[in-house]
Amino acid sequence: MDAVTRIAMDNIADFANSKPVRPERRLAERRQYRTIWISDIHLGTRGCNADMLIDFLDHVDSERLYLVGDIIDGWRLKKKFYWPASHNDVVWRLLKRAKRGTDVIYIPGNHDEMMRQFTGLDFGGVAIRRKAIHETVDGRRLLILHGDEFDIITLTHRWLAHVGDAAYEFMMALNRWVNAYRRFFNLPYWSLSKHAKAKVKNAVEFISNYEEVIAEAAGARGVDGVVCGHIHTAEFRVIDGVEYYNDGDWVEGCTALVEHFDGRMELLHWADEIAARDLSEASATEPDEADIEMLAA
Ligand SMILES: [Mn+2]
Repeated sequence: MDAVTRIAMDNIADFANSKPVRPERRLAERRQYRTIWISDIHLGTRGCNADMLIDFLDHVDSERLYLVGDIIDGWRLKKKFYWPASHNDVVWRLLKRAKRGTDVIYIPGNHDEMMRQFTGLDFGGVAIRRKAIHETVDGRRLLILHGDEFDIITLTHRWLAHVGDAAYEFMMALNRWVNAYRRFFNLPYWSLSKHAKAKVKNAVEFISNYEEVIAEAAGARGVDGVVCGHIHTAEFRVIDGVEYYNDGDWVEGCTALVEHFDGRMELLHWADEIAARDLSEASATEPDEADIEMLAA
């Protein structure tokens, strides 16, 4: 371990005791889950939807939290340092919940592969693991891994992965413009690349191929299912009797996978939740007919 890393690790406890720029909302209002899985946050990039993730973290709590990789984007940070206060606030919230007693398991991905050297270590209440087995409350065993291990492009053509990365970066920039425009006209968040991906035949094939390969590998290991991230496509499918879950990402889809206390699994689409909340708040402030009648009388 080098000196810089040691200093960083020593400071983690102090960091959780510091104050975030954006204060947390009250704990009592939070929805409770047995388990939460999130991945592909890509802190350190402009594409990261830190604001939406902060909103999510302030509304939910769980006994256990899995960080399923690509939490920090080391590839991008190496090229250009980008770290706004909101990204610090995400890290603060994650460490804070570990400190409050949530079981936090961090499985680094390919974009934060520099964290893989700490596999087996626990710091700041966060356990760093290469993969994990999660047992649901009704006894199903799920293999948890980031998933780049099964992505043939990142495995065999590292340079191509970087080209894909540049194209992806461009797409994300376009996504930000589209959504800045939509915000201006009070339209809800809309994922450009999510819609583009569904239209491109190759992308569709790549995704279903990836899902099948991972499910098959999990089945061969004798587990009931697999939870991964990596391809930024939230999904739940049963493939040859193996449950395949992908928790999505916080760049495009803004999704999380949760396990309820009865073992039921659910994909939360947080942009939709925010839109629904905004709508109900808007209708709550609009006077209904009875109020109007009272005013008239
Ligand atoms: Mn990845």
